[in-house]
Amino acid sequence: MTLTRRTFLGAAAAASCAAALPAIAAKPLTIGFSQVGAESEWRTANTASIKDATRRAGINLKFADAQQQQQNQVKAIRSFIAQRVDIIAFSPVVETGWETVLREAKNAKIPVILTDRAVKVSDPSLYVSFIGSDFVEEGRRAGKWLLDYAKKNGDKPLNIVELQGTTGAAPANDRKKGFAEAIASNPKLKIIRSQTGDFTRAKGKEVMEAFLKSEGKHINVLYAHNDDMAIGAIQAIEEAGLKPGKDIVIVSIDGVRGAFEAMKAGKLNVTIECNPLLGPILVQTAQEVAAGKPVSKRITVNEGVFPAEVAAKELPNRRY
Ligand code: GZL
Repeated sequence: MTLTRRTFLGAAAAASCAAALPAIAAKPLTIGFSQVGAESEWRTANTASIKDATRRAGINLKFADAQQQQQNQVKAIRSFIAQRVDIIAFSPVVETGWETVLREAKNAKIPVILTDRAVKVSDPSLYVSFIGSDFVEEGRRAGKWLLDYAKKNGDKPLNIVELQGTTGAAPANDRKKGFAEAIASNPKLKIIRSQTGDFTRAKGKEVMEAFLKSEGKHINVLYAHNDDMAIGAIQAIEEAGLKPGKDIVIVSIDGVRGAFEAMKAGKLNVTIECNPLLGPILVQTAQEVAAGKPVSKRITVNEGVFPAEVAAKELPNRRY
């Protein structure tokens, strides 16, 4: 900005009065953020983290909620390009279908940061960094917990029903892959039904009702790709006169408050943490990109595994 003043006033004049001029704060960064939607407790915490971190950093945030529709995200990204934001960030609802709009952003010289979920593109230069969890590892951790549970409980055959996340979403694809990989070592663990519950409580309940109708007493385990679907399924299991967490063991992912409360009530057996608090690392990465500094292509977050035994102790410490 000083340069602009120098240019405007002429170098000599600027030099003599520069000291008298108030320092002009650099123009605040403007980030256009396209969010998946508001489908789960996890998403609510993720949105809050991004809004809080950008506000604290004095960043001008343009926020768009896509209501879990890819075309709404494409529209939002195009609008951010037209508004000439400094940086575009988004959590892609599904993995594919982004080449065209990301190339438009690249041609407009607007850097793109992915948060939470990844994209499948032929040209990795279409985004500068992907900040998010390793969903395959989360699926493996869920599978390893169940292998351990089977071993401790007489290694009986276990029929598993699976509530998948949104069709085509990276966390759905990868959590399915990681879980199947982990349980493959024990042939007595069998997935007998698998269907999407779209990461929501309502759909999770609806699909679990269908599973119970068709498989009834054959179901020993529910593996849910997120806590919201597990919590919806818990309602269906209780309405069917069964005890969630006992008649049907429940393994879930996210680690939201609702899961800890369900574990404390004995209705959920374990939740695999998936950290939604990505706001601070997004802000730091965006500031580095804006300053022309190199950033890592892949930034992951630390996460744990929380079985029911630790739920009561952990609940007061939970930040989402
Ligand atoms: C995972 C995130 C998933 C959560 C769900 O990073 O994309 O989407 O597991 C959320 O709760 O809806």
